[in-house]
Amino acid sequence: MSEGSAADFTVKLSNPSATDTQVTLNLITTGTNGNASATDVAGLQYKDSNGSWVNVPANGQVTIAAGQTEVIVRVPTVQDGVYEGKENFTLNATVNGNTVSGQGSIIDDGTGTIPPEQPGTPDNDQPKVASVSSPSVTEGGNLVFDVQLDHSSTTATTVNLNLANGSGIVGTDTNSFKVSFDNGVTYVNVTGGQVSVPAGTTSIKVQVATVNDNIVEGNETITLTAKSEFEPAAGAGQTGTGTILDNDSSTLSVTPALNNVSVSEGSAADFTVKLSNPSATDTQVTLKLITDGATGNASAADVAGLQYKDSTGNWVNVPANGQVTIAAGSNRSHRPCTDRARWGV
Ligand SMILES: [Ca+2]
Ligand SMILES: [Ca+2]
Ligand SMILES: [Ca+2]
Ligand SMILES: [Ca+2]
Repeated sequence: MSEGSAADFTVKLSNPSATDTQVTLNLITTGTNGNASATDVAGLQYKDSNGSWVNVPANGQVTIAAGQTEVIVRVPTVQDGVYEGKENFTLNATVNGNTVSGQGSIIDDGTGTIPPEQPGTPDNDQPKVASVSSPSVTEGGNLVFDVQLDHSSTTATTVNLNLANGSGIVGTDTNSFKVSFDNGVTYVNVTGGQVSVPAGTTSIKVQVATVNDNIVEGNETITLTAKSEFEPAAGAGQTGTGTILDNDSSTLSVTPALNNVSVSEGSAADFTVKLSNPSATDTQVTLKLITDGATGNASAADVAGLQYKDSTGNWVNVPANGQVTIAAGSNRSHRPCTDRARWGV
C-alpha cells in the first residue's frame, strides 16, 4: 500500500471454536521477512466486537470470541519524506503453536494503493530537482550553482546537468564543469552531463569556471538545467542563469602623439587611433582635426580632407560628422581593432 496508509489483514480460523481463541500477533520488519524498519510502521491495531480500532497490547495477544472465526488486524504505516523504495514486512499470527503469515509492502514511488476510506493520492518520495540558483561572478572566477532535490533517497539518484549558451558561450566563456556533493569541500569533473547523487544528499553544488579575456563585452549569461532520473525526459527540469561580470574597459589613444609627426608639405600624415582593448560591439569614434588655436597654427587651407583606412585596406573619406567605426573585435578571438586617420595637403 501507499506509504502512510494502513494495511489491513484478516486473521481467520478455518472453523469456529466453542471457546475463546487466543491469537498472538507479531509484526516483523527486518531479517528475512522484512526490509522495513520499526519506525516505518506504527503500533498494531485490531477491530473489536463494536467495530472500533483498538491497540494490540504489548504481548500481541488478541481474542477471537467463541463462535467467531476472524479478527481484522491493521498495520498503520508511517509517512516520511525519504525515498526508500519498496519496504516489506510480515505479520505473524500464532494459535496453539501454529503460526501463519501475511506479507505487506510500503510503496513510496507513487504506485502504491490507497484504501477507499483513506482518500488522497499515492505517496511519492522520488527525488526531483526543486531549484537551481542563479549565481554571478566576475569573469575568471567560478560560477557556483546550488541545486536542491526535493527528497533525499536511501539509494543514489542520477541527475542530468546541462549547460547551455545564453549571451555567453559554453566552452569559450567557460572552462571546467564540476560538481560537489559535500557542500563544496571537494569537486569532481562532470562528464557526459550525468552525475550520481549519493544516498542521503539533497544539496548539490555545480561549479563552472569562467574565462578572463580582455574583451569589453558587458555581462554575459549561461544557463544550467538540472533534472533527476524521476522526471519526464521531455520535462523542462529546473533552470538557473549564471551571469559572468565583465572586468574589462578600454581607453582610446592616438599615435603619434601631439606635435610628434612632421611631414614634408604635400605628403600625408598617418595617425593610428587605437582602443586598448577590443570590444564585442562596434565602437563609434568621432575625429576632429584642429589647425589653429592652442594646438595648431596651420590653417584649414593647409590640410585636405581626412581619410581613414577601411576594413579592406582602402582609404575612404571621413564623413562630415567625423564619425568612423572601429568594428567589433570578436570576443571569440583577438582581432586587431585599429583604424587610422590621415590628413594631407
Ligand atoms: Ca513519503
Ligand atoms: Ca518514504
Ligand atoms: Ca577580462
Ligand atoms: Ca571581458
